[in-house]
Amino acid sequence: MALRTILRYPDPRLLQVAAPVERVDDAIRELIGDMADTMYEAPGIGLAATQIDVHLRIIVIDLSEKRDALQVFINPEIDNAGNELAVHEEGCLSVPGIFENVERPGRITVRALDAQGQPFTRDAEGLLAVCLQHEIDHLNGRVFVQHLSRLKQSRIRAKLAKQERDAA
Ligand code: GNR
Ligand code: NI
Repeated sequence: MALRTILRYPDPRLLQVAAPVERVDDAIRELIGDMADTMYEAPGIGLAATQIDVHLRIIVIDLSEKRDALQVFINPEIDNAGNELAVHEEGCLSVPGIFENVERPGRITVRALDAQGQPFTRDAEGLLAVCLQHEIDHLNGRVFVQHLSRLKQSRIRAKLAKQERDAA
């Protein structure tokens, strides 16, 4: 297990579309372990492989208070999205310090493979629905700020650039 470096917006590698996992083997499980370590250390409630510059369709999520309920989604697909939209404030480990409201379907059904390669489906609402859509966006090369107005996006890029300058 190892910590990996999280890419920061607007790194162009965050725009890559991830490829499906063809076989869930020990190398994939080791990668999942690294993703979980990196998510817990950050700390965050989810992480997509894209964020650590691995362009495979893998997500880890843990919404539990005790940080002991890891959920793994390999090759996730949104099977069904409800018509009702919900607004939730989002943040992203790749966009540190920025929190903005995003509107998305409030209920979804996701189909995926688990860490054993077994298919399963999960109905999600609330924070799990938000997080799954946020992570699946990453796998498709999309960062949550891309849901915001162009003006907000340019303000966010300016703020992040200033953060980097002040940190240097
Ligand atoms: O840690 C995270 N918190 C969060 C809060 C609201 C909506 C989405 C998220 S996901 C984020 C971790 C992350 O960047 N995942 O890609
Ligand atoms: Ni994110």
